[in-house]
Amino acid sequence: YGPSTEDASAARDWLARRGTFGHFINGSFTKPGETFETRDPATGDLLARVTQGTEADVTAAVKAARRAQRGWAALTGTERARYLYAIARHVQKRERFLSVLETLDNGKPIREARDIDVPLVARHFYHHAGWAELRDTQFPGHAPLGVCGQIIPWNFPLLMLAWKIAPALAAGNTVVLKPAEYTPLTALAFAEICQEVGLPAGVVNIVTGDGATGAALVAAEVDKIAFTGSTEVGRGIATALAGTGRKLTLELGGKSPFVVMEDADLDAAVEGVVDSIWFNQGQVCCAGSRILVAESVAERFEGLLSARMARLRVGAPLDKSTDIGAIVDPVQKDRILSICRAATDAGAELIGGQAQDGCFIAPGYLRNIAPANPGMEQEIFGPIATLSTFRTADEAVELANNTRYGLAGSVWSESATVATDMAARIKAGVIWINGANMFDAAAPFGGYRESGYGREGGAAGMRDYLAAPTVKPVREVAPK
Ligand code: TXE
Repeated sequence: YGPSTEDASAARDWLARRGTFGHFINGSFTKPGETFETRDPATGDLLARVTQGTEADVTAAVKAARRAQRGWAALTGTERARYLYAIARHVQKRERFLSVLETLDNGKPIREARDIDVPLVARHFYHHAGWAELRDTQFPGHAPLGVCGQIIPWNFPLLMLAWKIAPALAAGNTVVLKPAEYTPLTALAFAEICQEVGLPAGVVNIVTGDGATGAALVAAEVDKIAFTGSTEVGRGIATALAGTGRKLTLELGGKSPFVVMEDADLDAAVEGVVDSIWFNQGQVCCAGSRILVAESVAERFEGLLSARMARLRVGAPLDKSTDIGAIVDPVQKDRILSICRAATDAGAELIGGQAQDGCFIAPGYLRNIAPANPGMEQEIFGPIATLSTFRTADEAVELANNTRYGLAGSVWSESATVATDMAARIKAGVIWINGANMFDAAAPFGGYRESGYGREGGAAGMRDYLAAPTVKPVREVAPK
């Protein structure tokens, strides 16, 4: 891949130039309406003003998507693939700009935005360019659903956009996407990329706004809603769509187990924790937030863990040596702290995890924590794990599955048999062995139970953007 053609100041220049944003509808930016602010959580600085989407805005976007859909679906797979390849390539060319913009808006360490988020975005579009070409051979007789409404969260703004838009377009759908109100900026930059590659007008529409805009999209004339966010909002969307016949996929919260077996490589497992709950400030739906460790090695493991935790650097997200950046917003910071308080009030001991000025929280973990403690049950969505022990594999399985969620899990063992046996007994959509938070566009991602349903990535993800009509001639028709 060629290098990025922009330097790090491009994001600030772009913000200074643009200032206030309208929506992206039918291939161009609308005039800004009533706006809200988006701020850098690390400094509190105003980054831009963004339009609060109204019902009329959503309707206009859905109409544009509807008008564009027939033409988009009529293209050959190869033609659609060309657009997806071009998008992937443009994301790579603008990788510095996009990583800095993501870090400014979200607070995540620049190292993560640059090395994980943005490369995965490009990978996702390349992968789905392949699916655009393969659709008809792999899913014969399948048709696109039509117009897809997509609502995404703020923890991986551009990556969640890619997870939603790439398969939808590959399948022949058009989309109206609503980014989260905390982090709308990379979606708007993505809209410019759509213009740069000459994507037909109306194929991708971006409407910014808060939950009310999201609710308007759920109520609009779309054929599918794809939602990633909180279990509570997901439940409301499922209720709103019940009986409408519209397709729905939900990717919701998690409280994923991170199981360290007696024979695990403990140093590797500690690095796994860093990549798991201390990645993206713990604002990761599939974070290994419940560490379960075999009692016989627990003391040694905890010693290594606390020493490693002490070396993590909390600080300015744009600094390349930062490990833990800013929490996305003061509201989320308060939410994390209040769950930690409830956990300690109920008897758990918090190691580290101090609140710092601004949107910063040091990494930490809760120990001596009972299974019914709120810190054990609720998704903290911050850099705070729980640490408990088990004696037998059966007990580990029981603890691992003692949750209303079922998104992910991680198992650490030097024995393939021990690891795969344990993995098979954990009820979760994705299980990593001797690893954590490894994502790939080809691997389906999604949950069980209150973590939602539907899959994103690979063939399973494509299937969720297609309909399988049965067409059977009443009598045989002779070929001409
Ligand atoms: O989520 P919301 P919030 C979890 C995590 C976090 C908690 C609250 O535990 O602390 O949720 O975060 C849009 N109809 N996750 O309040 O509200 C909203 O505008 C339609 C886990 O930010 O679910 C945004 O675009 N849409 C998660 C998106 O939903 C609505 C990631 C997510 O926001 C809406 C985020 C409505 N009624 C939070 N109300 C994950 N699975 O990764 C809000 N929205």
